[in-house]
Amino acid sequence: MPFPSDTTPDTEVLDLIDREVQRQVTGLQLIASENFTSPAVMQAVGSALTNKYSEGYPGKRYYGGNSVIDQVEALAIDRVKRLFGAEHANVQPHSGANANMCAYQAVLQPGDTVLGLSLDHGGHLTHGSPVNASGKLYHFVAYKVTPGDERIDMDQVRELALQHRPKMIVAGTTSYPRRIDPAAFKAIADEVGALFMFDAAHIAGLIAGDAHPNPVPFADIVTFTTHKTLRGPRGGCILSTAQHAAAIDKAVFPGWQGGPLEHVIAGKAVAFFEALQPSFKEYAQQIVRNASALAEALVTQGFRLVSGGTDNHMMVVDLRPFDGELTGKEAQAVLDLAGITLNKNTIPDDPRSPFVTSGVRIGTPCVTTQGMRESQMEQIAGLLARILRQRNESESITAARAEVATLCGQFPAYG
Ligand code: DSN
Repeated sequence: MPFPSDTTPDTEVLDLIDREVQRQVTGLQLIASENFTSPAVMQAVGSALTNKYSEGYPGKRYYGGNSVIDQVEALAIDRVKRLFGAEHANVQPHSGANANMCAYQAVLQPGDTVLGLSLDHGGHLTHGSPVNASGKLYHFVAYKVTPGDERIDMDQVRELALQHRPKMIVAGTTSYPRRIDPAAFKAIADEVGALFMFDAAHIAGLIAGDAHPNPVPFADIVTFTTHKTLRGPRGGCILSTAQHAAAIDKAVFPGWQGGPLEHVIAGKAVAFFEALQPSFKEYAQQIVRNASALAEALVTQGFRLVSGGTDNHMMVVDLRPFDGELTGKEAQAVLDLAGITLNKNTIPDDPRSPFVTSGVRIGTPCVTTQGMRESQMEQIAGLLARILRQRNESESITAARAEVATLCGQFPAYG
């Protein structure tokens, strides 16, 4: 029987996909948590594996017909364990948020005390925000960055750990531009007898490419998303020591999720294969070099960077010294008009609300995938400064839009 769309193509959705691809490839994508995934990953995600139900795990499924699916999932597990040197991997979490909630359920009881980085200092909603289930189910105590150098205050982490005796300490961030030392967190966790979890969502690709320290040898559990610096499909993953393997698997299914998305798991397997190639190291290291070059050029243009710079793939820009009137919200909107996509972001102790903000977050994973290098970062910093200075001049925005399209045309995301 033919599918209805064989004879009547769904032009509405096809057009929208086309328009979104155009937006992505003709503009500068500077959202630190995004990337251009490979055609091979997209082929896997768009495959007939989406048709299969496979609750359970390889060799232990609740439905028949999973002999091939078992091999797909086992391949993804094997590759990601090799990539990070982990004893156990669960590749089923649909997202990073799910991965974190599953990890908590595996080792915590409701009400247990956990330390996590405050959301407004660079942590994630699932690190105990009161509006998130993590903050409702568990007793999170927040540590912060220092007011001086705006880096994670390890003295405060230790003091809070000694005071609250948490069951677990969570490291990891969503808007923090500096290197995180897993050994320092592990030492504090050991001192107070806490478990140690590292949320590597943002930096998983940097770790895979040896551009940042690997938390796996130090942490009981490492969670991450597969679509940020790791450049895979949208999804999550949990690594753990063998000791927590059974509890993690049980927390993912049947604890939090039902049928796994095996087409996405196939995409993850492809992304892990790509990250295992020597060329991925060069990619990860260029992401960091580009971020560093962009940070330096932005400072030259008069912006203040939270913590003074970056060690990873992102920077958080405090817009106030550049222009006291300019909010993150307005900067995001005006840059959007010029084809530059980034997100407004709070700065530590931001006097403005999270919907307005005094900052923006900028990342280099996408432009690095496109092949841009340090000299393009200087050009991008110049564009950002010019657009924001001349934000009320429509001809200037139009000219910048054309310049952005020309630059992106020289570095096509999909050759
Ligand atoms: N939305 C992700 C980010 O942009 O960092 C975090 O979940």
